[in-house]
Amino acid sequence: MAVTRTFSIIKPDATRRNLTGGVTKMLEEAGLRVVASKRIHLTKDQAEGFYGVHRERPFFGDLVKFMTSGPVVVQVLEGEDAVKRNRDIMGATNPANADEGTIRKVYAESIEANSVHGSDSDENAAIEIAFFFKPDEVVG
Ligand code: IDP
Ligand code: MG
Repeated sequence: MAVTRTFSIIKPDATRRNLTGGVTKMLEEAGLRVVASKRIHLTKDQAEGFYGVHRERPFFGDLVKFMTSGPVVVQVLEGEDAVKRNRDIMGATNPANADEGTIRKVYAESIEANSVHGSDSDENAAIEIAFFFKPDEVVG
């Protein structure tokens, strides 16, 4: 299995509850290495651009409001099959459907305030990493 990278966001519901360390510990224990990390407050433009694929969905406006409601921690994660490994430890979008031991099962508040984002493909991971990090900010 190849070592690859994925993009993660620790969302405002998690930073608000001081769970940056708790979430990161679960990512690391799942075999992912944090090779870039910064705490930022997303602008409305950034959130709309980042979630552009969901623009037509009914929850888009609320999602942008939520993602700009407080600080987030954007991260690049590295590991074997990183995209799938991260999606597995994240758990289902709706915490009510998330498996035991996943980040969303342990920490998420709701289908919207679900504590973490993770890229869904290698292609999107590359796009999302480039959205927030310059190449020299990622240190493997
Ligand atoms: P994912 O984060 O598991 O990949 P997506 O379908 O890509 O899920 O949705 C992006 C984000 O939009 C979710 O993580 C969640 O914060 C929010 N979201 C998704 N579906 C709903 C919904 O039905 N109601 C409210 N928010 C939603
Ligand atoms: Mg998604």
